[in-house]
Amino acid sequence: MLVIGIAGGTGSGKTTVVQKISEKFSKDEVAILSHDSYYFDNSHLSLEERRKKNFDHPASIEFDLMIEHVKKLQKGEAIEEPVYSFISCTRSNETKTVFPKQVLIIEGILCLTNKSLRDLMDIKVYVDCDSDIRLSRVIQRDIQERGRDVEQVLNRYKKTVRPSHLQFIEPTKEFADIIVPQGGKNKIAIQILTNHILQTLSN
Ligand code: UZR
Ligand code: MG
Repeated sequence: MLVIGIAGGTGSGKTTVVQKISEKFSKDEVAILSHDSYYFDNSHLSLEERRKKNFDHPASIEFDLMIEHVKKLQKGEAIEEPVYSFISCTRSNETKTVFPKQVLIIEGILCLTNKSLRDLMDIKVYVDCDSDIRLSRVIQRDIQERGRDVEQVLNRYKKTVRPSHLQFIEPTKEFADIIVPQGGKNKIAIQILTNHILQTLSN
């Protein structure tokens, strides 16, 4: 199994890059695991307390479970991916079965911060994007999809998102084999990655 890790700041276009790559393949060939699914369950806290958490800190992700799942997939076993809600900041009782495929794409802001997870990756990608573009995307997305208003998004950005990006996420660029500027719009980078996967699949 070829394991590709795709990191980058929030709103950098990671999900779009993953979508653009995976649409070139059939569902039987590529599995996707987002580390957004592996946020710790915070249901023991009140909604107010949950919303105050720093979700841009490596400690907010259950990396041990994620690593266990990647190792299982590598052994050819199916796994039960947690289902996490960004609205309630909790995990659902349900899970999603992910079957092993020839290619596994791991996506998430912090996915290159953990050495054990990095060591399981064959290719490491960092999607790079200016912070003003990322912030404008995050404002739109968090209001439309994650139940927030402008003030909440900006407060969170100042308090946790920006400092954690600079402290934990941006420095993982140095682990990347490939840095992709302009995210989903970068047709050449997507083509290069797609060709590499095709080459691996044909071997
Ligand atoms: P992407 N995040 C939430 O907003 N709520 C949660 O319960 C868990 C995570 C956010 C997190 C991070 N912080 O910046 C973003 N904030 O999800 C990462 N604010 O997601 O890679 O899709 O942008
Ligand atoms: Mg995303």
